[in-house]
Amino acid sequence: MQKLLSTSQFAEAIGLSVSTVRRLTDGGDISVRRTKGGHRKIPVEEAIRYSRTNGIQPQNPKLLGISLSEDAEDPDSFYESLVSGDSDKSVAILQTLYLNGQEINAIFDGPFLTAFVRIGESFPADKKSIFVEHRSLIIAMRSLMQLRSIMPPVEDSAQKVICAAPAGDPYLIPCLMCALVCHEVGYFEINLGPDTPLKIIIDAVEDEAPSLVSLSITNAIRSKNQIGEIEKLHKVASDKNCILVVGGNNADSVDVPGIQRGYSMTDLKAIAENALQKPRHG
Ligand code: B12
Repeated sequence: MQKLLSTSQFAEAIGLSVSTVRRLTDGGDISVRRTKGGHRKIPVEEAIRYSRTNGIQPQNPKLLGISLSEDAEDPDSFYESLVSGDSDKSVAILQTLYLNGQEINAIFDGPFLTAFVRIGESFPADKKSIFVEHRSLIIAMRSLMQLRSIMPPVEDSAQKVICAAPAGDPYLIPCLMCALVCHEVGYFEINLGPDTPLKIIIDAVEDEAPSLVSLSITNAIRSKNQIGEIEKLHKVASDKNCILVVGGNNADSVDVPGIQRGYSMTDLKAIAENALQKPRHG
């Protein structure tokens, strides 16, 4: 259930006077729900959207269910929170960067990617590095899910995106990042996650009629059979006026003529925005 704030709770959370909040809601700067008795209620995501777009650091973030970190902008802080197992800090860093107005594609291509490249480089230095890698992955997943929970909802009429990684590719983070970036662009995201048989993705394109399919490729595609399946997915998607984009560490291993490729979340954002602008037929 969506958490709603009263006018005074919102004022206390953000650090504004109640009369200012009333003026902002009357002027349409903050969207509100009305109770049966006519009282204004503000969804938490709307409060977060308002502070993010206006560059206001909430005075009392706990009221919004978020936590902030003072050294979030330090480029090493996310890596350090992961390797030290400080999951609350990892959550707080992502939420702070988001509230500071950073685009989530830039957060993912920046401190997030850097942290995992560093974690990957230390493998397999010693037994502890595998422990740290596994623990960091779970902390990162929690941080991403909590970031997702404070993002504003998309419109009911939103176009769909399907995000996945193919069978044999176990990597969880890339698909979830793609889902969040597309959500930010305005898509209703369907994340099928890693290790998804391509046949399932083809069926999903037929049943769900998405505008975009984002396929993350971390493990190189070596089987001719899998290339054939991606070719089929590409054809089914094109016939349905849906864009297929492959991306990730080993996107170049997908040798399919005419396929769209990207190498970063910033690339994905641009492709997703383009696919949204396309008029839909059929
Ligand atoms: C976490 C991790 C694991 C975890 C995965 C857990 C899980 N279920 O997710 C575990 C421990 C299981 C694992 C296992 C292995 N791993 Co590993 N792993 C990693 C690590 C540290 C992070 C991967 C990750 O999640 N990255 C997070 C995101 C932020 O990065 P990203 O995926 O690159 O995504 C960015 C871009 O590629 C792009 N992008 C991603 N998807 C998409 C999609 C689209 C459409 C677009 C446009 C862009 C895009 O945007 C993102 C942000 O910039 C990487 C290190 C690294 N450099 O990535 C090694 C790494 C991928 N692993 C590696 C290896 C060798 C292995 C093992 C073989 C180790 C072993 N000997 O057992 C096994 C193989 C597992 C298997 N079954 O295939 C190598 C791969 C080398 C290669 N060239 O193929 C890496 C690169 C480490 C290294 N430096 O050697 N691993």
